[in-house]
Amino acid sequence: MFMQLKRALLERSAISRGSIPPWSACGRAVFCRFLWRVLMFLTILFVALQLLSAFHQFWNNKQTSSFLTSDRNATCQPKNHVFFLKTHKTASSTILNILYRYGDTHNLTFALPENIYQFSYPHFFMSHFVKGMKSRRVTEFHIMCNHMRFQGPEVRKVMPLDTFYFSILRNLVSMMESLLTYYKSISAFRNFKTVEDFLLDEGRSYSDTMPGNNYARNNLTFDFGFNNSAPSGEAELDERAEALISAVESEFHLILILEYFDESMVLLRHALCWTLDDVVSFRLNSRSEKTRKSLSVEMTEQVKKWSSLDWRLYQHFNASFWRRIDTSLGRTKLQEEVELLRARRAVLEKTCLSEGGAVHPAHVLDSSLKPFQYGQAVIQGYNIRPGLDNDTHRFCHRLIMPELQYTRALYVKQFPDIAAKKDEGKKHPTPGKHIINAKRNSTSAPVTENRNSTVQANMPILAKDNMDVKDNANSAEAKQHKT
Ligand SMILES: *[C@@H]1O[C@H](CO)[C@@H](O)[C@H](O)[C@H]1NC(C)=O
Ligand SMILES: *[C@@H]1O[C@H](CO)[C@@H](O)[C@H](O)[C@H]1NC(C)=O
Ligand SMILES: *[C@@H]1O[C@H](CO)[C@@H](O)[C@H](O)[C@H]1NC(C)=O
Ligand SMILES: *[C@@H]1O[C@H](CO)[C@@H](O)[C@H](O)[C@H]1NC(C)=O
Ligand SMILES: *[C@@H]1O[C@H](CO)[C@@H](O)[C@H](O)[C@H]1NC(C)=O
Ligand SMILES: *[C@@H]1O[C@H](CO)[C@@H](O)[C@H](O)[C@H]1NC(C)=O
Ligand SMILES: *[C@@H]1O[C@H](CO)[C@@H](O)[C@H](O)[C@H]1NC(C)=O
Ligand SMILES: CC(=O)N[C@H]1CO[C@H](CO)[C@@H](O)[C@@H]1O
Repeated sequence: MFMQLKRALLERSAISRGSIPPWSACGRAVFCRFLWRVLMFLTILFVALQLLSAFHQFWNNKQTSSFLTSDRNATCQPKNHVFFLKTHKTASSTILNILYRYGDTHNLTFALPENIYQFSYPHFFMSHFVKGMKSRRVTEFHIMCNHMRFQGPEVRKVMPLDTFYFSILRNLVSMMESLLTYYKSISAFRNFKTVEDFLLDEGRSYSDTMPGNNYARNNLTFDFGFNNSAPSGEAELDERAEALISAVESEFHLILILEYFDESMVLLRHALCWTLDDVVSFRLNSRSEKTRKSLSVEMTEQVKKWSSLDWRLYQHFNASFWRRIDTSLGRTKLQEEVELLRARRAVLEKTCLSEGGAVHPAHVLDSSLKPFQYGQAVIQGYNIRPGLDNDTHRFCHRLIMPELQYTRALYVKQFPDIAAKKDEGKKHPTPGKHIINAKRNSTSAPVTENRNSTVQANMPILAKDNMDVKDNANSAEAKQHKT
């Protein structure tokens, strides 16, 4: 055997030296036999590895706690490479939680922003915004989901070829309502008391070039990386809407619709081959009912005119959303699964939450679970029920962890040394550490800590980004579909 190998190697080197032309090599039985053996060996190794990984997966599935349901579909492979374009005010914080939990429990790697919370929005995304990309510290990214202005070629530099791309859209009308409640600071809105006044003005006092204003119209179009200025006429609208829609269709595998949130989660679960528990969620970053406004019927027409590109985008993908349901699951199966999802959510609310639902942030006892507050609206939070067993506690804790704290925790998990360095010299524990050392015994949550939690104190970056941290999953429509 050894001699053969030596001889074969000698012949190889002879080939590379050029003394024997390569095409004549296989004329020599010894070399061919050697090649054959190498091939056989590789094949056996490959099969063995496959078997091993299948067994490993089977074992892992068996190991999941009895509290967690396992409805893993044996006919498909769960997708682990996922890109989510987090659009504004579209319950995307809730979807972020779903992705964070999945990646966290499966120990997947996140493409996190260098500055922790978002990818330098509103600039176009660049691959070097991803932590660990330039330094090549991370070799494989599984999930990317933080705020960005989409730029396909740059995203594809980061994410593997087989990545599943998805995003979510929302009906403009409810979006506009929430926009005006929050963003009085955008100069376009400053002179108007109500949305109605603003819309009736039909943009006469609006200029695209005023700072901040460029986000006030066709915002989704902007997030997808397109020019969001108003088209000057019907023809230009047609042309630009068509270009936008076909680009989104070719770059994304699935576009969800906020107004059909639970239906969206069912569709997502099937597309990703994930379990029901993977996509169940509580609403995060939701406003209390008090701070919502609603638009009159006539005004909705104005909104559609104002953001005509976004409106075209929404209509197109709302239609294709339902077409996809009709051609895949069918509406009956969809409805069944939506009921399952809602029932599961209700069970989890009972299991996980002290009050069975969201509470005012002042009543969130564990300061590490207080959601970040911005603007006039009140962002609600949750309390974990005390006395849960460890697995259940961990599951519940992940479900209710606010976006910023979870982002920070993942950052700490992925880059422990960097996080430790950044924290050096700080007296207070960081939110990340809070979470990592999360109290098993919830009754001993730090109730005495002052309301200005360390979460906010240690997040100076928020001063700049705060406009992006809040989504509203609480629209009238979304609510309808939840109850
Ligand atoms: C498993 O997935 C296949 C393909 O998505 C689907 O046709 C089938 O209905 C699924 N089975 C279950 C039990 O979910
Ligand atoms: C993830 O990592 C933790 C800690 O290293 C480990 O205990 C756990 O089993 C891992 N989970 C999976 C699904 O690999
Ligand atoms: C966006 O489109 C408008 C109208 O077509 C045009 O005037 C403007 O220059 C474009 N902006 C960019 C950044 O391409
Ligand atoms: C979205 O699609 C559904 C189902 O076809 C339809 O009932 C609904 O009116 C559509 N919404 C909008 C705003 O077009
Ligand atoms: C639950 O967690 C606590 C604290 O981490 C630990 O001391 C205890 O052993 C755990 N219990 C079980 C059953 O794993
Ligand atoms: C949880 O904390 C409370 C209050 O600090 C304490 O009375 C109780 O014994 C603790 N329970 C466990 C299981 O450690
Ligand atoms: C919270 O912070 C604000 C502003 O930083 C300050 O005015 C207020 O006194 C603080 N409240 C407490 C309870 O520390
Ligand atoms: C309609 C809408 O949600 N607009 C958003 C567009 O992007 C800006 C920039 O972050 C947000 O502040 C707006 O809320």
